[in-house]
Amino acid sequence: MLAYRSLRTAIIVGLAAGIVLCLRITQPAPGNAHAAPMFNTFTVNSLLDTADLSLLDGVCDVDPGPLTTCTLRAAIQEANAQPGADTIGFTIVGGGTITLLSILPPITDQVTITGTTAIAPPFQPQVRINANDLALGLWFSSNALTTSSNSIVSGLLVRNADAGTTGIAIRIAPGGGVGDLAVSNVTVTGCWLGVNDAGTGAGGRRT
Ligand SMILES: [Ca+2]
Ligand SMILES: [Ca+2]
Repeated sequence: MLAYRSLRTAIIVGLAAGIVLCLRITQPAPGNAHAAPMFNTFTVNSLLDTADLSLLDGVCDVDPGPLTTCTLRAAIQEANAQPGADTIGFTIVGGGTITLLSILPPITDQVTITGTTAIAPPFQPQVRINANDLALGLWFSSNALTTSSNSIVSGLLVRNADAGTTGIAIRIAPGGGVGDLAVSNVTVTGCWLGVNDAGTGAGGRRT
């Protein structure tokens, strides 16, 4: 039986109505060609939603000038492009909100995304993703060559995923679609999904 071996903490599918479902799914996983060790750390230092300039350089940077400006979108692009498991972190002083301009690219390679949380209760995430009425926030998927199975995401708030009827704050591909092969063993922990910044109510426009 392909039942889940354990249900622990926090996969959260945040519907627009603010429904928050927390669990960790661990299930029999297909082989992952990109297990540890980690190879790259991409550190997001911008709240913009701009694409990476070049996926050939292994550097998360959207700025053509001397500055290095790394957005979440660019970090995902680079983590996908670089072989092996990578880490995405954040150095956004005081936190802030990333408002998506379009759906983020699907995460197709193993990655650990580590958000930041306040040090005092209620330990709310300091980096927030406003899905901006798009259907998805983060999207773990696979392609013919790589998979985001065994990824981890922690310490993020994702809200306002809303495609008109429903939305998914963090989607873990169940498979069955062309180019959207199933992933497994993705851990979502310490994330607030589908709620407002304070965690006091729904984070979408429909409720
Ligand atoms: Ca680059
Ligand atoms: Ca990678």
